[in-house]
Amino acid sequence: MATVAATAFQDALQDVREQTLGLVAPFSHAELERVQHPLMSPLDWDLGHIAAYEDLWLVHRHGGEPLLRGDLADLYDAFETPRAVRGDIPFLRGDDVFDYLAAVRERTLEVLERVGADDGTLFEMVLRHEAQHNETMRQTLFLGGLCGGRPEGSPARRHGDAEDWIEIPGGTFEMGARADGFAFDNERPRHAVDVPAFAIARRPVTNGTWMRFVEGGGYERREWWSDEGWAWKEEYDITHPEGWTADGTADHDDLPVLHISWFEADAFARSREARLPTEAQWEKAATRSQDRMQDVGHAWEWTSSPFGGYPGFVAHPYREYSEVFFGGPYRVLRGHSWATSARVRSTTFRNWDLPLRRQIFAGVRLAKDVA
Ligand code: AVJ
Ligand code: FE
Repeated sequence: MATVAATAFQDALQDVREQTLGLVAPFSHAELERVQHPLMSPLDWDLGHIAAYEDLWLVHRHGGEPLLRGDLADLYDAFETPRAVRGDIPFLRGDDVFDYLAAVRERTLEVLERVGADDGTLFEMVLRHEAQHNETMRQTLFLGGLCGGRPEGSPARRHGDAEDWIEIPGGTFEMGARADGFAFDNERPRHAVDVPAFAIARRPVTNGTWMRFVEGGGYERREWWSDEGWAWKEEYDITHPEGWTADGTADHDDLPVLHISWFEADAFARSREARLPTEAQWEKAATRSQDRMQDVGHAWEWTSSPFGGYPGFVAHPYREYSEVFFGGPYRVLRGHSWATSARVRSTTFRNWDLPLRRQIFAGVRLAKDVA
């Protein structure tokens, strides 16, 4: 691949850092240090992890220099130190974590000047890593009830989601990212997939429609739920999406519903005698040129597909990004949310999480078979 000019990355690195710092600017050291929610890392951990990741990949691996803080490597490694224990460890706090971010960035810019960016893969990966953590941090803000965890401003008027289907004719399409340019390993190799004719909803399900599902016994009708979904709902006494008020109401009827689990999405689809799209169906619909899906980009969209590798998958550049999650209970989400950085958005991007998770900015778009 061609060499990418170093200057192309200076601005981009600066940009994503401004996003990161802007996100945490409203909060005190104490708020950043605290566990906001048992599912999530303290925000200070995310900040230190962003710096450690950049130091590892750009300064150490790419630039050949020793780590700035090798003593912190395990503590900021997502696998060595899982989220559940991150509240109790000596991650950098207060000014120290901001100093660490700045010190690593200085080293990165020196490396960029000294050895360049090669084909840009590692720089792009590190940029997108920070951008992805910005969305994770917004999930933490959402669960902690802090500003930055919800879309801001008054939403544009939407059309609602009166069932309006797009019929997609059967036939093969090329699924996955092209061989050139940056993509995550799980988006490759691009390969032909035969997708029989199906229909997909023009718009995602809205809060207003979800409200009618709730009122129509959506969380009480056993026949709409999978065994696992029902057990989860009963155990946690789930009666509406995460973040609705205690009496179970949502703002913004016309906006796509957010913070539902895969189990809820699946139950809703059954209540409509529909189902979730497979990720191949979603991507085929998203990449065609006519009769496009609408309102992609407010909520991630759950698909029925388990997370796995495409035929011929090769882990690159690090196994822990995707491969370690293949074949597990994870389900794929497609599209992007209001909180996703433009740099990360694409029609081939694959997100994933456990079917019970609701911290993601996730909703649902229905699909069904056509006769
Ligand atoms: C692609 C969002 C599932 O948060 O686990 C961040 C992104 N990987 N640091 C995650 C990621 C390593 C990843 N997701
Ligand atoms: Fe990470």
